[in-house]
This record gives sequence, structure tokens and C-alpha cells, in this order.
Amino acid sequence: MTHLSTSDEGADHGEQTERRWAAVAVAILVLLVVMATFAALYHGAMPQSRVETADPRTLHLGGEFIESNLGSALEPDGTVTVRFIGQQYSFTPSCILVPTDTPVTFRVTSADVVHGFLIDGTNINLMLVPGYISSLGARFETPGERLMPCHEFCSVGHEGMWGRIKIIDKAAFSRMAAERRRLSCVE
Ligand SMILES: [Cu+2]
Repeated sequence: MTHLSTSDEGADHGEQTERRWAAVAVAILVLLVVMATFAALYHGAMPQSRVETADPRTLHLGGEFIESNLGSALEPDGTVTVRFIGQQYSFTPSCILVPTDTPVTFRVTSADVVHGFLIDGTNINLMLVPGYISSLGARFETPGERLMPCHEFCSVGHEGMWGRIKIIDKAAFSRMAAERRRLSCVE
């Protein structure tokens, strides 16, 4: 009889442990659901603070990405801003000109679908999402020429979508910038 009662107690104890662990599992699930709900509501109510938008349907009609404003601009503070557009299946301008030893800011957008902007041999890598402006600061130490392939599959002509970037001496760039408002190396 004693033996039987001990085994009953054991079964009770087992069931209790099982319930406790089930409660832990349920608690983890509830916590995850609460976290996911909170994140969805929070980010839905507060978009990123530095998002800049550009309507892909009107890029060519006015604003920052109008054709006459594309290319490299020497700013009054001595830095350079490069603006260009990715579209199926090219970059405009297709050859980007930048100086050495100068802070360069890229401002890029897409006119149609998602494209990629990457400069070969550097860690410069952005996604170009229609509707948004992608921006990145860079600095080039040595002159040279690098490839700039689109690295997001953007449909059938994707493999033919690439541009070039030419890094030239700072003084030569300044001389060219004195003559033209926007520079590129498109021939
Ligand atoms: Cu592309």
C-alpha cells in the first residue's frame, strides 16, 4: 500500500512539473506576440526620422533629381554632392566623376524598380528604392576608375546595368567645377 501511494505522489508531481513548463512555453509565446504587436504599432506610428522621399513619377519634371541637376556638384563648403538616378537598365549619368581627398555625399534614387548601387573594391553599397532617396558619405584617397554594377536583380536587362566611377585629382576637379555647375565623365 505504501508503495502505491508513493507512486501516486510521483504522478502528481510529474503532472505539476509538466503544467509549469507548459505555462512557461505559453508565457514565451505571449511575450513574443506582445513584442511583435508593439513593434508593428510603434514603427507604424513613428517612421524613421531621416527618411527622404522623391516621387519617381515626377523626377524628370522638377526638384533635386531633374536632369540638369544630376552629376557631381562642388558645394560652397568644399565638399562634393553626387546626384544620380538608377532606372531599367542604366544609371544617369553613367559615369560619375569625383575628386580625391574630399568628403563626397551620394544622393541617389530610382525611377522605376529597386536597383543596387555598389562601387567595386569599396564598401560603398546602397539599395535604390523607388520613392526614397538613398544617401551615403564617402571619401576616396587614390585616383582611378572603378565599376559600378547594379546588384539588385531588376528584370531581364539587369546584367547589362552598370556604370563607372572616375576618381580624379582634387585640383583638376576644382578647375573643372569652376567651368561647369554639374560634372560627370560621360563622353
Ligand atoms: Cu538595376
